Amino acid sequence: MPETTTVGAAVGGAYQAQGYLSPIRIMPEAEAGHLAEKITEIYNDHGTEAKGLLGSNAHHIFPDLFDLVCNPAIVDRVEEVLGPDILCWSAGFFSKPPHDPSFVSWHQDLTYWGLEPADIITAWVALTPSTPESGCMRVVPGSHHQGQLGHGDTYVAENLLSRGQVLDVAVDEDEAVDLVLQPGEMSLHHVLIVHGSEFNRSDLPRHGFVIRYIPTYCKQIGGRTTSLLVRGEDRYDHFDPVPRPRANMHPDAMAFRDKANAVKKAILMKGAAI
Ligand SMILES: O=C(O)CCC(=O)C(=O)O
Repeated sequence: MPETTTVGAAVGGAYQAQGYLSPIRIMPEAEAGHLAEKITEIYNDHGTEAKGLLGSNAHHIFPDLFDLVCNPAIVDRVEEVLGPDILCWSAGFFSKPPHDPSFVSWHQDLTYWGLEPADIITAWVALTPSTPESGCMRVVPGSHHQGQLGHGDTYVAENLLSRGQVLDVAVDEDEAVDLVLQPGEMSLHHVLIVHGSEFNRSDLPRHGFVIRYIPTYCKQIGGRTTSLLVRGEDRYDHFDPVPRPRANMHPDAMAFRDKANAVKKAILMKGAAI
């Protein structure tokens, strides 16, 4: 790891102080709409399996999503925070169908990830409108400065988090801000910012594609997982590389992802009750 981390250097003030940046346009609204239609089609075609397909490491099996995590409009902004050598550690959808009771409890991302150091940034890309009505993400500005806080696991079915994990301490919701995004916009958030989201009360699906970026010097504690080099050079070799899928759900890509997800699950779910 470099002696002086570049985190927050260029975007400076805003990201360092608040722990997030939003909104940032990364593609025209029509392009996002086109992608959203494809995603809705996958949900419709694959029924109960769709959530798994579009969840952890969806970019391993869908070429459009592989290309999206490499999109220079996203990576340029991430580079301002992480520096020139960047990996995508994971990517997947947090989708909420219209009038759906699913939600995300108040939490910090780093809690079970086993990544060190905590120089990790999430790009949350909206393919459909993400508003208070559709259950947009809410963050508590500046909360990342508190460091890692305690969490408890609830395993509530409607909670989109793997363990239904929730912060032990109460969150003053008056302090939270809504990250309102139009299709084709993204927000960036720090791995320790306190955030969550409520139900989708709108008539449209809320599709958020969530991409986790790390600098190449980051390490996975507890095992060796996969990561895709999206910019620069990897001089550390802490992760196994990810090939671009040849077609949607190509058998080679499916096998690669199944293995990658099994290894990651064993690390991230260690000690979980289910
Ligand atoms: O999409 C959401 O509502 C929450 C996403 C989230 O928790 C995350 O990106 O870490």
